[in-house]
Amino acid sequence: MYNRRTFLKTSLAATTGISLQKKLLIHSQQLRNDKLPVVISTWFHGLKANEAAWKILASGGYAMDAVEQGVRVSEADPEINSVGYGGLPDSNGQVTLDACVMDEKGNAGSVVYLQNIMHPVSVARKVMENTPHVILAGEGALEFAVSHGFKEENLLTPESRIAWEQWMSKSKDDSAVNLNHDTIGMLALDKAHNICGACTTSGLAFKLPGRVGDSPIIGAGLYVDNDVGAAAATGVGELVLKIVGSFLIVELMRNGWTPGQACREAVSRIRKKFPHETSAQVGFIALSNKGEIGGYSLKKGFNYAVCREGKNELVDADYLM
Ligand code: SD4
Repeated sequence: MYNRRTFLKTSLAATTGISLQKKLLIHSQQLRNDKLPVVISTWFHGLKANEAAWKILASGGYAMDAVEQGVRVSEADPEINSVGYGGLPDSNGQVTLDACVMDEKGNAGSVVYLQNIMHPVSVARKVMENTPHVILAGEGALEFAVSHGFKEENLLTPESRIAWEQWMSKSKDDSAVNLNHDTIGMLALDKAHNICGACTTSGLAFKLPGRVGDSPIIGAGLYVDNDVGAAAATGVGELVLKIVGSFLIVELMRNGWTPGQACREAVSRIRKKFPHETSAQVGFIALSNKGEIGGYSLKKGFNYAVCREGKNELVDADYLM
């Protein structure tokens, strides 16, 4: 029988249930907000890039603006020889750039084999926002960039030219392509719980003309899924491409792995499938939508920069070999 007493009991239970649920929700949001915002990026020069990103994140700005502005710092730095201006050229002496971005809604934009444009990441963002496409390549990407007001300029610095000439005059040893590992991948989680990512590179030094690596390929060099988290890669792109590294890491996180465990598994898979690749380096970073971070590499020497609560620190990644 449903009388007044049962009604009171039921509605009391319902109210208590709702307020308990509300409390739990507020608590979990507080837990998450304590860790927000956060930005993580690859390598030592990620520290400088994080500073630019942090300015935007700390004032409540959007993660996409943060990652774009962050990696632009590395793109413009002539001393970083595998990103943007000052990047080492291909075997013909041409600097060719790859970059991509991905936002919290799953939108993505990318440019591959782009020449003479200092900020490929910003062109990639324009591809995402102003076209129905995901990837623009080579001449088409350049035309698109110029039509959107990007300036054409020579990106080969005197130092990079000398490095290329030295490589030409020596044995043109293939192992030279393994020399530079400074691609910047950056992942940010903003105060509004949006995760966005960016990745930008000049690729492997003295690569074959026309070669495109993992960095601008959605799922390989970068992947973002706001329901789970994000990942980015650096190192020998051919190995990352063959395991679709960043997508793999996000899917492992979806299944409950921590960012660190997921990065380790991706690296282990490379090792297992390509055991003869003993000189190659690959590193991954990952960020969950709760603000947890992780990184892992094949070999010793990979590090990544983490900025949260205004503290910007370099972390030495654990490694497999
Ligand atoms: C590539 N992953 O083109 C890039 C290279 C890199 O630091 O990370 N360099 O394969």
